[in-house]
Amino acid sequence: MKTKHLALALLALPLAALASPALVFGHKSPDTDTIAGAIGASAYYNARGLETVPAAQGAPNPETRYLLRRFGLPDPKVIDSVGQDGFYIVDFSDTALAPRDFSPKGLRGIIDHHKLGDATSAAPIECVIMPYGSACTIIYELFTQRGLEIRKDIAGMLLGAVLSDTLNLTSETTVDADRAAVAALARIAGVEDPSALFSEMFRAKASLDDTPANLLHRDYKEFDINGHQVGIGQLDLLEMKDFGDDLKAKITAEMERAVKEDGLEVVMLSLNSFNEKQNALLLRARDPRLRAAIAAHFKVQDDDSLTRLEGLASRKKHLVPPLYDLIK
Ligand SMILES: [Mn+2]
Repeated sequence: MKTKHLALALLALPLAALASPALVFGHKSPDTDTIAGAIGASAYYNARGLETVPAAQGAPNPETRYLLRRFGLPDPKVIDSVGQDGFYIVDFSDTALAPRDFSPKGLRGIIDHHKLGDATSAAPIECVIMPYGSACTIIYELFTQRGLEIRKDIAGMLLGAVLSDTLNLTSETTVDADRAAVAALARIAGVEDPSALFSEMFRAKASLDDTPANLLHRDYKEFDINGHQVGIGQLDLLEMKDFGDDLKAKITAEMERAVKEDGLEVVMLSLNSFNEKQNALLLRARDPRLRAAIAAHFKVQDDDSLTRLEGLASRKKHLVPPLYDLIK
């Protein structure tokens, strides 16, 4: 008898009560702006009485994980579908960056700071796209425009995202709105020194607590240059001094091994230090004359002391092109 009553009661529930909250999520390969954006936008929609839940198309990266732990927020749930009950997108508007089952029918809103993509909707939606340095700056403004309070933990997460996407307000994309958002969010989150928070985020992202092989391959590409295989890794550092002699010895040993055993003619590791805006290179080559020629061009010392080159070096722009002349 009891089961029968329960079944009747369930049938009587209005359909809306059975619907799950709408998902709010950012782009594929989520970065900090995309995950903080999903969390912040979901909080903003919920503060207006909507029912949403933040989600992400992948696990948070080390920088994002650092911020989630620091401000005591749970990881958003990982999804590979837009779900059944409508969805909001943040930090993108290109369907190539959405789950495969993206459909205009489910799209309810967009908050973004990129060029307008190809996403479209079946019904009118909320859409806010601004040319700011971070999607989270827009979310800060949306809260403010409606006079809605931003929770302390949410403010911390949004702050971290604006710092991340604007490289501590130094990127070319940074605008006054980003600077204003950082000042206001830091006050709400109780963060006295946003630059110190940025350094901690950077250290989490650029953690050197890994094996020499993983560090060499963290951001690594192989090129065929005039028939010779060349491997070039890039490693971001907060400061050059983070890369100590002990680590240098271990990584050069790994590079030596790669030249001897992996069929590579040349292996390079490019170190970019963010605070000093400097680059240094480590170099190994099978042929000593080739090593000498490349070393002379990039001013790499024979003893592996880290030669400081002016400014940050891009693999594509500064490192690869001269190799076509040097490697014959
Ligand atoms: Mn972004």
